[in-house]
Order: sequence, then structure tokens, then C-alpha cells
Amino acid sequence: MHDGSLLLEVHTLDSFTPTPADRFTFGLWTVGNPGRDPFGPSVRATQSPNRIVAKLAECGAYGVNLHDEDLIPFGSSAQERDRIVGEFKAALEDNGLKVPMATTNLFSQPIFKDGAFTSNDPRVRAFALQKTMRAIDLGVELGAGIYVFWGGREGTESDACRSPIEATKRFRGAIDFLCGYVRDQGYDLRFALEAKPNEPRGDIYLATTGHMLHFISTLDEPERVGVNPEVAHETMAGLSFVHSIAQAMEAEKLFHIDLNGQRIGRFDQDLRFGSEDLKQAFLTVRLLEGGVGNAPYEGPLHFDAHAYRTEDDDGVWEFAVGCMRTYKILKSRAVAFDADPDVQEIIQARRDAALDPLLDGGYSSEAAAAISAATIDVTAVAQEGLGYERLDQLLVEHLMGVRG
Ligand code: DIG
Ligand code: MN
Ligand code: MN
Repeated sequence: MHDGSLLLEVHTLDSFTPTPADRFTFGLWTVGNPGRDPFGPSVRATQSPNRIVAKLAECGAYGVNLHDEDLIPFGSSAQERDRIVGEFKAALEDNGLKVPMATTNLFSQPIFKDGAFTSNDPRVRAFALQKTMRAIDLGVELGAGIYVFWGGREGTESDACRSPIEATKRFRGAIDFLCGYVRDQGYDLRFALEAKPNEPRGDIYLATTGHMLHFISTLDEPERVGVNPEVAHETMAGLSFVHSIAQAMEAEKLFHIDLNGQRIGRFDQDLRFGSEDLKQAFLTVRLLEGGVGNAPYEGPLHFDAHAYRTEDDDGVWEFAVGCMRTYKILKSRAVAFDADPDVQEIIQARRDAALDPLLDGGYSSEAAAAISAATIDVTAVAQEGLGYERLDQLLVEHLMGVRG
């Protein structure tokens, strides 16, 4: 077992060495994942939250996130809770780590077997609110500014069990109630809703980031609520993660993000960032860093992922450093790609002095008349090539390090 020097031995200090300035964060449950899966028990020792904090600091992370139960065992007394929180705060202080995000575990305890906020049992819904209010108090006490809601059990196997319309109303009622609680407490806290199409439930309500973006518009306090898209979850739904976060960014609703790796058609793998679809990871980083003329994402860069079950403790920290290094390498690749004149020659937006003002100026009867009268050579336009084969080959060659 290395004392932490592994991180310096294996990865020479270079420009891709993670630093707190990079805003990388991990959940306690990610690097703390003991390797258990539905077909086998843990393969790694359980790590204490305080050890995880120290190791993340050694790796150059900025922060650590948590579910309530990642830190405070279910059923702990108030005294035990306060002792654990006090020790955790000391570890954060000693290691200079922040807690940007907190969330509630509303999916492990058997009481939530048929959901939490959408359960048919009012006792379950009340307990879910109670548990979440306490977990919000904990998150705020630790300095969190973002509170994530992932409704892992909010769904069905048999849709005969409840009206999906009623389920939506119940979920909205819970989020509105908790926004009211945060207002009442005067907390400076924003909510981020995380979508997933299925697993552990056969179907999970509000299955994608797109569903969540509409749902937010129906809330009492929509300005407090954004989204927390996850690579694996949008990919499981067969969607483009880049397009999902682009819509969230354009709506100024990308309040948090869960980065990881995933192959389509598989269970939620939560793999090391960039370990699967490297091109989509590249395009994700390029977009987050403002590479397409957009305002960059400035929130925490959270890796909701875990090491392979094959790994020992050293492998876990190789995994963590790998997530962060890959992000930084892709960031540098994206800058080189967009600085490539051959790339810019192809992607420079076409301009048309006559049509642009008409298209960009919104509706007017004059614009409608001018557009209706415009002469457009449909055949000639249709025959023009776009050069995207060359463009994508340039992208691939930048990714493979033979350009830039
Ligand atoms: C799973 O993708 C979920 C839970 O791990 C947690 O509630 C949330 C926070 O990132 N992601
Ligand atoms: Mn996941
Ligand atoms: Mn997640």
C-alpha cells in the first residue's frame, strides 16, 4: 500500500497534473466504492471518509461530495452525528478540501423500495422529506452550494402501481416543498436534478436531462433549480451527452455535472472518464471549456465513477488521477484543435450579407417579404460538399496526437 507517493511516482509532475484550481471533485461513494456488484461482494476494504479526503487531496482534487449516509451511518444518534461531522470537518480543513455538493441517499434503505418522493405510501414520502431536510442541513453545514436530487427509486416495474401523472405531481410537490424549506432556512443553495432512464427501477421517472429541463419550468421556484447531467445516464438512453449539456448550458441550467465513461446498451458502468468514447469525451470537454464560442461551465467537475472491480487500493487512486489527467489532456487537445487553421477554415460559419440580417433579426412583415422574395439556388446549394470528412479526420488526428 503506497503512502500517497504513488501519485507522484507513477505520474510525473507535468502540465496535466491535477491541482485544486482545476475544480475536480469526487463523491465519497466513488473512490470509496469497495467493488461490490450484483454478482459478488466487496473486493476492497471500506475506506474511512477522512482517509478519502486525505487521498483526494494528495491527488490534487478540489473537493469531495457526499450522500448523507456516506458520512453518517443510517440510524446514528445526534451525538454520533455531531462527532462524525466534527472529525470530517477537521479532515477537510487539514487537507484543504471543499464540499461543493451534497445529496440524499433515497435509494438504499428498504423503506424506499417503491420510491421516496413518488411512493404510494404517505409515510414513505414524509420520511423522504424528513431525511432530505436533515441531509440539506448537513450539506450546508459542510459548505455545499449545490444539492443534487437523483431519483434512483422514483419509478416502476409495473406501471399499474400508480398514475405516472400522480408521480410527477408528487415529485414536483417534494421539490417545491424543499425549495420552501431552503428559503425558510435562508440557505444559499441551488438544486440540481439528475436524470437516469432506468436501473435500479425498470423505468425511472423524468428519464433524461431534457425531461428535467421541462419539469423545472413547472416548479414554484424554477430559478433555484438546474440539472446535473451524467455521461452514463444520457448514454444509456441512447442520447448525445454533448447535446444534453449544450441544451442545459444554453438554458443556463447546468448547475453541476457527473462525468464518467459508459458504453451504450450496458448497465450504468460509471467508468473512468474518457475510458470509453474518447471522441465524445473530447467534445464534452471542448464544450464545457467554452470551445465553441460559448460561455464556459464554471461549476465543479465531478467524477461520478468508480474503479474496476479488478483493482486494489492503488488501482483506485490510479483511477482517480486518470479521470483528472484525461480531462486536462482533452482540454489541451481541444485548444489545439480549435487553433488549427485547417479546422477553422471548415467550421467558420458561412455568412451571407443579405440573408443574415433577415434570419437573425426576428420576425417582421418586411423580413417575411424579403425572405419570401429571396432567390436561393436550391440545386447549387444541395450539391456543395461540407468538408466534414476532412474536419472529423482532423479531430481524430488531434486526438491521436499527430497534429497540434
Ligand atoms: C448516481 O448517478 C447518482 C448518485 O450517485 C448521486 O445521488 C448522484 C450524485 O452525483 N449521482
Ligand atoms: Mn451512473
Ligand atoms: Mn450520478
